[in-house]
Amino acid sequence: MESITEKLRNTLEPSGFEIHPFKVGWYNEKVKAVFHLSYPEDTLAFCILSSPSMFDKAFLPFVERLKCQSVIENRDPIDSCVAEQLLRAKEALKPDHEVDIIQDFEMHPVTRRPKLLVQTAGHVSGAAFYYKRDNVCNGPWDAKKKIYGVSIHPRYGGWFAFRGAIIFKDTICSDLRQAAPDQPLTTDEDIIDLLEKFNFHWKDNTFRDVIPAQDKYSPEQICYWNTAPSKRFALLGIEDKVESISSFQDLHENIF
Ligand code: B12
Repeated sequence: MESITEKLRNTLEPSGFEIHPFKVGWYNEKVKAVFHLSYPEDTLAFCILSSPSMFDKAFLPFVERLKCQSVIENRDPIDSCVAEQLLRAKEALKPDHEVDIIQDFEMHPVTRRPKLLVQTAGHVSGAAFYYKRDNVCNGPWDAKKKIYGVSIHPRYGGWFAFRGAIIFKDTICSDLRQAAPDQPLTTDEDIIDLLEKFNFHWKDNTFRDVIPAQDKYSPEQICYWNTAPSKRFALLGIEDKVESISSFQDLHENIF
């Protein structure tokens, strides 16, 4: 277990990612059966998230490498960049471990259900507290209104994104101890304020600032995220290399 953690840290942390271990059973305990991950409950997994520094440490160098290619895959370069990093981690673990990787945007083909609920994975791994309407005693919202939950990282507030999970299908970790996530907001007032900002004003990014953050997205990074996905290749100066420009298939247009 220590050697796995070390290998993953050495591969992913220098690129601006964080890794947080959890047991598949902790995740399955929380989500409805349709979202269960089909592995034994003591299977080791890691929740992966990107900190603000991922943009400079991994993404911009990735774009520089794209500029040297003659053809570029027509998908969001961020997704390609993260996929490459996770694949690098997978390779570093060979031949000792076979892992499955699930990225945040992956959906089951027929149902279009997300393969992994990353906020729940983030919470059970202790990475970031997942605030939902049931954390509030007396919410102002109509019972029928869907209020989306949002996770807050102890050091980055809302200035981060979940990128998925790495599942060690051959590794049982019965002894892993669960770490509760830091709970930076505790009063109904603060949690209601967060959920209001995330649900109704997410474009202004104020939900990300509900606690002081150690690091945030740079203006350059914010500009990238504010650019429509179809215009991002042009922003990066690589639009002439894209296979064919059509709209992205992902449910999300703008995961950041
Ligand atoms: C579909 C989706 C959307 C949809 C619907 C939103 C939704 N939450 O359903 C739309 C397109 C509207 C959307 C929008 C946005 N999204 Co969105 N979205 C997703 C996505 C892909 C899946 C969410 C989903 O379908 N959940 C299904 C429902 C049923 O899950 P749930 O409500 O969490 O319910 C489960 C838990 O409650 C759990 N549970 C039950 N009891 C308990 C108890 C405990 C203690 C715990 C921990 C769990 C738990 O069980 C339930 C399931 O059975 C996730 C990524 C992912 N793979 O998870 C990103 C994600 C939620 N989105 C994200 C963001 C940032 C956004 C946007 C700001 C857009 C953007 N710029 O990316 C907007 C903001 C929302 C808004 N105001 O519109 C981030 C949130 C990051 C964070 N800090 O939390 C995520 C996590 C993506 C990421 N890669 O980081 N999104």
